Amino acid sequence: MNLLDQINSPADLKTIPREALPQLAQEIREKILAVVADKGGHLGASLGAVELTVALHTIFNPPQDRFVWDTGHQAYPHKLLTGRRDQFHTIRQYQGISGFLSRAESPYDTFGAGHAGTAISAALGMAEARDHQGGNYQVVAIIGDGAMTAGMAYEALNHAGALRRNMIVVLNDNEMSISKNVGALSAYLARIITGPLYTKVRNETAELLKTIPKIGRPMLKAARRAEESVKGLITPGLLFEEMGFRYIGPIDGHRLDHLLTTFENVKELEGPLLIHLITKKGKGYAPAEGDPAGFHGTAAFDLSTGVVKKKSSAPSYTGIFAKQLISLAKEDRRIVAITAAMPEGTGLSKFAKEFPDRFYDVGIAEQHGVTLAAGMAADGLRPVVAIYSTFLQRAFDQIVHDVALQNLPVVFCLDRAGLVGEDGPTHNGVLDIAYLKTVPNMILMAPKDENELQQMLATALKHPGPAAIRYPRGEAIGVPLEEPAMTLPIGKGELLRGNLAGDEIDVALVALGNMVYPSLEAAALLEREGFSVAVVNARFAKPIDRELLTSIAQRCRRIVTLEEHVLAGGFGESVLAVLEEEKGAGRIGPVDVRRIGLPDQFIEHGAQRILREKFGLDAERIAASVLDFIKLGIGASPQDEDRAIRLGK
Ligand SMILES: Cc1ncc(C[n+]2csc(CCOP(=O)(O)OP(=O)(O)O)c2C)c(N)n1
Repeated sequence: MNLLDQINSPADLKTIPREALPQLAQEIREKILAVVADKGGHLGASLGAVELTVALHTIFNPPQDRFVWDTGHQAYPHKLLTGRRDQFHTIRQYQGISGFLSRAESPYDTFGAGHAGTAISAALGMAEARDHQGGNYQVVAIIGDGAMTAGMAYEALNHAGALRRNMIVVLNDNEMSISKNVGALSAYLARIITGPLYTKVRNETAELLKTIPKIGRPMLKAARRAEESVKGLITPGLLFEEMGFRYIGPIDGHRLDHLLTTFENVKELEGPLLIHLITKKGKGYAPAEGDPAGFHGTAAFDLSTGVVKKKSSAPSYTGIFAKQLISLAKEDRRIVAITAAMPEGTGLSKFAKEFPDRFYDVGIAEQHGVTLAAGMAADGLRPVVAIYSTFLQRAFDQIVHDVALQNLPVVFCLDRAGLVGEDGPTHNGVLDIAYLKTVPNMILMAPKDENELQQMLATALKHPGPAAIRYPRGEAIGVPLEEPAMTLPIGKGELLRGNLAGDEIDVALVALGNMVYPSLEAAALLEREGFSVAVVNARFAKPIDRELLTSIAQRCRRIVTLEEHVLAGGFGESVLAVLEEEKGAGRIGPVDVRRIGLPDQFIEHGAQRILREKFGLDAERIAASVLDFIKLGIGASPQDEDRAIRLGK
C-alpha cells in the first residue's frame, strides 16, 4: 500500500504508525526522483531533507505552527506532504507549482523565498508577531549550512538571542552549499561533527532530552544547567550558545526515530533553540550523493544512470565569460575573481582551477563580496565580481558606497540577467539596469552575442572605474570568437542595419543585449512587408550613445527600444530621456517612441521561450508590435502611453 497517496495534508501523517514513516520517506524520495529525472529541478537538497521534513510535519501542526524554509529549494518533500502531491509533476513548469516557496501557492508556505539567508529573520518576525498578538504556536526556521554563510543569518541570530522569543532554528548541515561550503563557520561545524565526542554527545543529548518533559520545572532547570555545563566543557555548539541559543545536536538527520524524539521534546523548551542536524546531500540516490554540486539543480536525467539527457552543444554565455576571463588573467596578474557561493553557476570554477590563489568564494555573502572587491581595487588589484543579476540586488549599497562613490575599478559580471525561466520571480534578473544606471560612475553594458561579451569583459577591465556587464542565462548565439577580443569604445552603439545617409527610415529598433538578434529577425519580417527598418545594437545601457540616437532621430520619426528588463527604470527610459533632451535642444524634431520590455509585475516561472513569447520579446511579436506602432502613426494620443509615447510636435 502506498502511504504517500494517503497523505493530503500533514494531519494525515499523524495517523500513520511511526514504524511506517521510513517507508513514507522512501516513497517521497522515489516521487521526487521520478519527477526531477523527467523535468529537471533542485534534487540534492530535497533528497537530503526528506526525513527532517517528515519528522517536522509529524510532530508539529502546520500551518498553525510556522515552518520557514530558507531558500526553499529543499522544500519538495514539504510540497508533497502539504496537498501538492497531485500537482507535483508540474513543478517549475509554466503554470505549474513553483520550485520554491510561495505564500500565494499554499498556506503551508508561510514565507516566500528563493534567495538564501532569510529564514531566521522571517521566523523571528513571526515569533514577535505571535507574541504581540497572544498567539500560541511554534515558529521553526529550517536553514542549511550554506545559507548560514549569509550575513543576514548572523544578524538574525544576534537579534534572536537578545529577544529570547520561543523559536526553533533547524540547521540542516550537509557540509555543502551548492559547491563545498566555505569559511570559518563551515570549518567549525565540521569540527563539531568530526570531534571525538560527537557520538557520545549525540547520544547523551538524545537521552537527556528524552527525560526533559517528564520532570518538574525545578528539576528541568537543574537538568538544563547540567546539560549546559557539560556542554560547556565538551562543547559542540558553544558559538550558538554564546549568541543566546540553546544548542541541541549534532543529530543524524536521516534517523527518523532520533528526529521524532528530538522534535517532540524541544516543543516544550523555552527560548531560542538551534537543532543541528547532519544530513547528506542527495541522500538515497548514488549519483547525487557522488556529485552533490552537479545534482544541486539539474536538467532532466536518466534515472538509472544519472546521466543528464540533453547536454547542449552550443556554448553558454557563462562558459565564454569564464574562458575569456582566464585568458585575460593570463596577461594581467592583477585580475582576481570573486563569487558568492556560485563557482559552477558563474563559470568561475574553471578560473579557480587555473588560478587557485586568485579566486575567492566568499559564501552566500554578496555584500561582503562587493566590498572585498572594493578593497582589492583600492589597493591595486582588478577584481571581477561574478554575481547573478538577481543576487546582486543584495549588494546595492556596497556598489554605491564602497565601489562607485570612490570610483574603484571593480568589474561586475551579471549572469542570468533577464528572464531565467523555471526558477521564476525570485531569480529573474530584470531589475539590474534600474539599480545600476542610477549609480554615478557606473557604466553598464549588455552583449548581443558571446563575442561581444568577450569584448565587453576586455573593455571593462581596461576601464578606470566601475563597470557592469549583464548577460542572459543559457546558450549563446554560436558566433565565431575573435582572438584576442578587441575593446569597445565606451558609450558607443553600432548600427547593424539601415542606412542613415539615405531616405527616411520607417522605424528604428534600438535593442539592448539579447534583444538584438530577435530585433534583426523582426526587421527582416517587417522589410518583407515593405517597411524600411534600422537596427541598432545599443551595447551600453549607460552611458547612452547620444550621438547615434540623434542621427537616427534625424532620419526616422519612430523609435522602438527593446530590452529584457522591466520598462520602469530601464534602458528605454534612458533613451526617452536623451531624445527628450535633444528635442528640447532643437537638434531633433518630433519622434514617437515605443518601449518594448517587461511590465511592472513579478514574472512567473516557466520556460524562457514561453515567457518571451508571452511578453512579446520574440521576433514575431516584436514585428507585430512594431507594425502596430507604425499603423498607430505620429498622431497617436499622448494619453496612450502604453502603446506609444509621443515626444513633442
Ligand atoms: C542570496 C543568494 N545567493 C545565492 C543563492 C544560490 N544558492 C541557492 S541554494 C545555495 C546553497 C545553499 O546551501 P545550503 O543552505 O547548505 O542548502 P543545501 O542545498 O546544501 O541543502 C545557493 C548558493 C541564493 N539562492 N541566494
